[in-house]
Amino acid sequence: MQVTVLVGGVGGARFLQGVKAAAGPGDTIRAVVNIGDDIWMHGLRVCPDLDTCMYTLGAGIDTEKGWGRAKETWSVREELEAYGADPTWFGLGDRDVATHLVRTRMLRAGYPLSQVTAALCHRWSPGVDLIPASDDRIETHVVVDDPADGRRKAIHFQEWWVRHRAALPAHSFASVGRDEATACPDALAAVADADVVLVAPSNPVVSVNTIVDVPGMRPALTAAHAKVIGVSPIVDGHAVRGMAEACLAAVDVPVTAEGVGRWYGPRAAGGLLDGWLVAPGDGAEVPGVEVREVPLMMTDPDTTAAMVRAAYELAGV
Ligand code: GDP
Ligand code: FO1
Ligand code: CA
Repeated sequence: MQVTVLVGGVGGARFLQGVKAAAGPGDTIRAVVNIGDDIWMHGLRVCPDLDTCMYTLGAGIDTEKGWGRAKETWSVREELEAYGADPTWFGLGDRDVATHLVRTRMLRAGYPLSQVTAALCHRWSPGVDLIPASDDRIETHVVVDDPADGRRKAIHFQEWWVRHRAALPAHSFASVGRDEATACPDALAAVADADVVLVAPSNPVVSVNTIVDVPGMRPALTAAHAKVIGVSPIVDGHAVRGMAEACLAAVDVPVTAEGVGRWYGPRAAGGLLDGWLVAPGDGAEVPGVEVREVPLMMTDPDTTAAMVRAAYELAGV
C-alpha cells in the first residue's frame, strides 16, 4: 500500500513513527513536509520541519526539545554571540550546523531542496521518503503589532515563535513567495499515487494549511483517487502542545476538533477531508466528512499505530 502523509514538525514526526509502526511489508510511506518555517540564518538554510522529521525518524533528535540534535553542543552559538552576530535568539547547535552546511552547499550548487533532503536522508535512513511541499522558497511570516511602537509589521515565523514565543497576537499569516512557487513534483506524485492520504495531527494553520496552500497541491488533493483522512491536533478543546491555539485564533477558527475539521472542510466541496479522527468525547459534526472518535494521544509509536489503523479503516483500505 502507498501511504502519503502531510506533516509539519514535532507532531508530524511522532505521527510518522506510528505510520511506520503500522506499516506492513511492501508498504511505502511518503511524507509531504511543510517548508514554511524555513529560514536563512547566518547564511545557512535551516529547514526545521524537514529536520525534525529526519532527526526523529533517524533517532538523532533531542527528544526533550523535539527539535535539533541529541547530545548537542553550542560552541558556534556562543561564538556568534561573542561577535554580537544577530540574531542571537535562534539557537544553532554545532551538530545541527553540519546539516545546514551540507544543505546550503548543495542548494548553492543548484540542487533542488527535494534532492538535498534525499541526500541528507542517506545518512539518517528515516524509513520514510521526506519530500518538501515545494522546492521553491515559501516562508511563513506573521503580521503583528510591533511591541516597540505598536506599528503593524510582518516578522518571520521563527521570530514570532522563538523570539516572542507566539505571545504577540498574530493578525494574519503570509506565505512569502507562494505566488511564484509550485508544488514539488514528487509531492504531487505522492498525492496522486497514494492509496490513502493522511493529514497528521500537525498545526492546522502553519503546518497543514501551508502545505495545502502551495500552488498545485489543493487540486492534486481534490483529484486524488485516495481517501484523505485527517487526525485532530486538538484534544478536549486544547492543542496537545505548541502554539496551535494562537494560530487558530489568528484565522478565527475555534480551538475544537470540530472547528478544525470544518475549517479543513469536506473534499466533496473542495475541502481537504473525507474522514476526521477526533478524541473520545470530542464529538464533532463536520458536514460531508465522516467522523470517528478514537484515542489520539501519541504516547508511543504503537499507540500512534492504532490511530493510523483507525484512519485506514475509515478510508476503507
Ligand atoms: P511543529 O511544526 O513542530 O509545531 O509540529 P506539527 O505542526 O507537526 O505538530 C504540532 C501539533 O501537534 C500541535 O498543534 C499539537 O496539538 C499536535 N500534537 C502533538 N502531540 C500530539 C498528540 O499526542 N496527539 C495529537 N492528536 N496531537 C498532538
Ligand atoms: N525552537 C526554539 O524554541 N528555540 C530555538 O532556538 C530553536 C532553534 C532551532 C534550530 C533549528 C531547528 O531546526 C529548529 C529550531 N527551533 C527552535 C524549533 C523551531 O522553531 C520549530 O521546530 C518549528 O519551526 C516550529 O514548528
Ligand atoms: Ca513547524
